[in-house]
Amino acid sequence: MEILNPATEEVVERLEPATAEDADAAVARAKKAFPAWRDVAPADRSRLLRRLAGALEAERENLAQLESRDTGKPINDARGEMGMVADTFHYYAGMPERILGDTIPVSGGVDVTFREPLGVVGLIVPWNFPLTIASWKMAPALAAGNTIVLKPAELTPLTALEFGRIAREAGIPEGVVNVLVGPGSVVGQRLVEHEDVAKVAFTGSTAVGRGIMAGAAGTIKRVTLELGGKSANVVFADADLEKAAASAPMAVFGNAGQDCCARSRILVQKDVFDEFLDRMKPAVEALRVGDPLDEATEMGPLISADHRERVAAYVPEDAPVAFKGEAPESSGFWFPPTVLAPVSNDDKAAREEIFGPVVAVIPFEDEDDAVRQANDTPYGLSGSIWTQNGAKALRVARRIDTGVLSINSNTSVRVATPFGGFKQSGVGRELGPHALDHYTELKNVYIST
Ligand code: TAP
Repeated sequence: MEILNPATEEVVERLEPATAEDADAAVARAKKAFPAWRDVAPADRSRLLRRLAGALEAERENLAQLESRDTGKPINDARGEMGMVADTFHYYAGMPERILGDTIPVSGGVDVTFREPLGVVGLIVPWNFPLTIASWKMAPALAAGNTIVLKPAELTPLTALEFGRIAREAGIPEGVVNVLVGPGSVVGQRLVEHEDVAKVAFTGSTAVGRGIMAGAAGTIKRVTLELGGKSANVVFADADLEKAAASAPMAVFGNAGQDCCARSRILVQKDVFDEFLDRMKPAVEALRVGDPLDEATEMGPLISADHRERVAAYVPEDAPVAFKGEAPESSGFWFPPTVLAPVSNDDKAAREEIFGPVVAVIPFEDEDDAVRQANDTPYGLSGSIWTQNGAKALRVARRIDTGVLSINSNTSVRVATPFGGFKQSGVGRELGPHALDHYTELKNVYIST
């Protein structure tokens, strides 16, 4: 396997891909390590995870440089992400002593519940936020007492391999953390089918997620899925238009649009449609697209040549391009930030997840029309509402079928709050205390008195 730098097309690393037999061996190691890891005293498991969080913090710059070279993401974004990786481990390091049960009043005795770890958990992650998304799965899984087999995307395995080393050096016992680099159709598939894997946590495309859900049925495996999105950024006429228009570009062009939370549909109330576009234009044209290792860069290249071709298909000759930004012409998988307007919510560019720097700007009439169009998609991951009317913001937020929303902001993800999708955007929640529910099994014990 050749690992390329998407900004230069140079080979960064060559690796030998794992096989199905390697997956079996990793699962066997994780299975063997499970009883001892489950039985580590909660305070000690906390201490080990805290030490790992500290080691990740210490290696933040190295990891950020590696992630930037492997994915093409701007170095400052990579630094932010590696900060979140450490924060995620810090947060869940506090959890082993806080995984609480209930006592339930019953007749004739006492009833208590426990949250038990599942066993071996398979973690399958994509290439857009490689170590960050892995950390959202690894930290709660380990805090709850599970052992893990992590399969990063073939395109971006380097920080996952580094993570394996850092975990070992931080004292995480042998066999608790296993990293497997190999094709999803071989190694990922094996994890999904393996009868000793109790659960698969997956982030990636809805198409592969569908196959994973079907494959997991063979062993009644627990599954959590974080899939695609086509999130709406809803801008009402009474919004702070300057702020909404200035922040709209990075809400979709961040990570070159390769973000499941990208606000790739901007719904703008008709009365201010033209004004909004006029205000957004200079922000798009000023975006700094280029060398990811340059501190000033805001947008890097796409992940691969194949992906660029896929994205380009959404901008044919006759596409309604309102304006676009710059992109280098040198080697690298570059694509300019592109604004399509006006677009109908029925158009292909508004219906399908493009996963690139292309945004559809769609007009709406009133509150009901905004809600109807925002919900008119098979997805339901993220979104934003811009208005200065607080009651309207909450009313609309309750009516939009999506797992994560922000009001007068375009953020989606925080370590301490739940993240995940409605509809075909997924099953289950990551981050916050809620993630632990998906890495434990509820046990009920009745004691006759
Ligand atoms: P996928 O092709 O779905 O790949 C994701 C992971 O699944 C990779 O590790 C891949 O391995 C593996 N995989 C592929 N086929 C598999 C199979 N048959 N069995 C088991 N594992 C398999 O997605 P991608 O192209 O990497 O990422 C882009 C998509 O992910 C977008 O649609 C995006 O919306 C979605 N995404 C969603 C989120 C959230 S949080 N909802 C976050 C990021 C991305 P290999 O690539 O190594 O073959």
